[in-house]
Formats: sequence, C-alpha cells, structure tokens
Amino acid sequence: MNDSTPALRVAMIGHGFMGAAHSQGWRVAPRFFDLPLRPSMDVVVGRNAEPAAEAADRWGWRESETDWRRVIERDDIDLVDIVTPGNTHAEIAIAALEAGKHILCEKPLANTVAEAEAMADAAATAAERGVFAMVGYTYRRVPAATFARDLVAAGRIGEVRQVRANYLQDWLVNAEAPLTWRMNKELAGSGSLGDIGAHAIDLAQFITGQRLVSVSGILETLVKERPVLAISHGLSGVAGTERGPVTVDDVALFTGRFESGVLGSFEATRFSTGRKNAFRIEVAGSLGAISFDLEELNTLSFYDATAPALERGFTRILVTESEHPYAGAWWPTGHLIGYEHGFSHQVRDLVDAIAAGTQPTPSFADGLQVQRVLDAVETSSGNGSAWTSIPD
Ligand code: SOE
Repeated sequence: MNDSTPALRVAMIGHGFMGAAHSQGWRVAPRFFDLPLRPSMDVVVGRNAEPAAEAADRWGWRESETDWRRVIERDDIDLVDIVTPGNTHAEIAIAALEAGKHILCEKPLANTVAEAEAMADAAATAAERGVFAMVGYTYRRVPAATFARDLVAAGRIGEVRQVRANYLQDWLVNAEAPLTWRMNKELAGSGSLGDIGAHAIDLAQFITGQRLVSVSGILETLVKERPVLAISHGLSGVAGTERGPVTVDDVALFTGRFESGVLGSFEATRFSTGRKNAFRIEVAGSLGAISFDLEELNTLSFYDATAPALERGFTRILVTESEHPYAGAWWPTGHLIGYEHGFSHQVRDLVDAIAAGTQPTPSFADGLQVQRVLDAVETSSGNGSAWTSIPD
C-alpha cells in the first residue's frame, strides 16, 4: 500500500467502547497488512459536539460531526462504521446502504428480527450494486478461533458430537451498579443474551460450520432495578438516588440443536463472579476436541484421540506461528497479541472483500440468522422453555 493506493474514506457513527476498538482497527490494520485500499479515518459522529470532537482528537479521526444523516449523504465518504447501541443500527445502516455506502455494523445486527430482516434486504439490494455490508462478530478473527475452525473443517476432531459455549462476565454482580443503555430493552434489545450470547451463537456456528435449527432456553433478570445515572443520555455520569427498572435479561441459558442433530449448551451471564471476559467454547468430536478461552486468546487446546493412548491429553497450542491465521502479520512466534487485534483482522478482511467486489462475512444475512436464534431463545423463555424452531 502506498500513496497511489485508492482511499477508502470512512465515517464512524458512535464513539463509545466499540468506537475506540474500531478506531484502533482502522488506525493499525493498514500498518501491518498490505491493504488494496487505504482506509482514511475521515469523520466520527456523536450526538454531542464536544465529546465527538474529543473522540476525533483522541482516536485519530480528521473531523467530527453531530448529524449522521448529513455524513451518509457526503460523496467523499465510502464506508459507514456503525458502533452505536442496537436501536439505531437499522435506520442508519439502511439509509447508508441506500446512499451507496459500504457498511460495518456492530453486533448484534439489530434489536429485533424485523429490523434485521429489513437490514438484510437492504444489504442484498446494495450488493447487486457492488456495495457491501458486514456485521462485526470479531471473535471469528482471533487467530486461535479461526484455527479451531480450520481444525474442525479438516476433520481433525472427526464428527462433531457436542458443543458448549459459555460467555461469562461479572460486571453487574454489584446490585448498585447504575443503569446504562445496556440494561434498557428499548436501546439494547436484550441483555446478556444479545450482548454476549450473540457472540457464543456466532462463534459456535462458525467453528463447527453448522447452524442452530432449534433452541430451548430461559432468561432471568436477577437485579430488577438499579440507580439511575444523573446524566440523561445514560452513557456516563454519577448514579443519583433515583432508581429505575432493568428491562433486560441478566442471565441467558439455552440448549441448541444444530442442523446435524448435535446438541449444544449455551450460557451468557454478567453475574459469573470473578469471570471478567471468559468466553469459552469447547467442541467435542469423535476423534478429538478443541477448547478456546478468550481470556487465553493466544492459545488453543487440542485433544487428539487418535494419539497413542498413553500420550493423549489436551495440547496447549500457542497460536502465534507465522502460518497460523493472521499471526504472520504481527510479531515473531511467542510474542502475543491481544483483544484489539481482532478489530485489525476485521478491517483487513472487510477491505480485501470490498476491493475484490466480494461479499464480506459475516454478512447481514448471517447477522439476521443469529438474530433469529436470539429471538427463538426469547420466545422459548416466555413459553416455559419449550423447544422453538429457528426459521431458515
Ligand atoms: C460487554 O458485555 C461487551 O463489551 C460486549 O458488548 C462486547 O460485544 C464483548 O466483545 C465484550 O463485552
């Protein structure tokens, strides 16, 4: 990549935690991957001018703006990166696609299946004009997770027999932790289920190469009201004396059946005391198993049941060899990477696909399918945990 490389002019809408992580991806990816298009971090959009200007300065965006509608109409913007809460994804993404902008949209795709269907339809129409959309399930792009998929696809664990996916956090164990947008169904769509359960669904399907066809689940809100943040937009500030309702789930537990008939067990919770971001996936097969833990993201545990019986055991593979997915772009083997590198891998794959005129994955259709699984879990939970099919 050099100055003659065509630019990909990016506008990012939102600038919270995911805004910081996406900014890191846009800023760093071009320096470690030879990209066919040169991302330029042109505009960051926020509802309030001063915080947006501060975000532009801190994260390296050329301009800041407060009106996303004006930004998506600009003819000097090629791609819109949506990192706002889920209740705004559909309106922004559909308008931007219709304006001819490529899209990167944070997960989950939307707050409802209806919104996700409209987004997937708009993306399918735009793709016919060479305008592409991706949904940001970045954990697929952790080298160890991609390598796990490669091992399963190569048959190294044989036939998949069972899947378990647990995403464990504990940031809401304190009942006095204040209400934020993530606990408001109108803004977030759901709680642990859509926020981290969506990752468990997407990654389990990605690693196994199989989709879920039915689920049986239960959602629970453990703390039903919390202190209200003094500042109205609820994204930061000091908790006041007023209390408000938690309108989303704190814990999601569900069983899933994959298209092959295999059963999977899933857990997404913000009340697993002591677990900070423990996203664990284990896939057990007829000839072996893989086990991944995001809190040990540079390693993959691999069990080879075909090894001599006395030598069998889970091997801790350090996924940092240059031949491992993405790893060759960074450091010599054994020099580890972190949480943020998945966002650079996401930029690499998105830019490569746009330059090649091919559909980046996961697509909005993939995001819609995850949304349907989320919806089926919610339906099941409201119906005595009855098995609920996921429409194709
Ligand atoms: C909070 O649960 C959160 O930031 C999620 O929103 C992200 O998707 C996950 O990657 C880390 O935890």
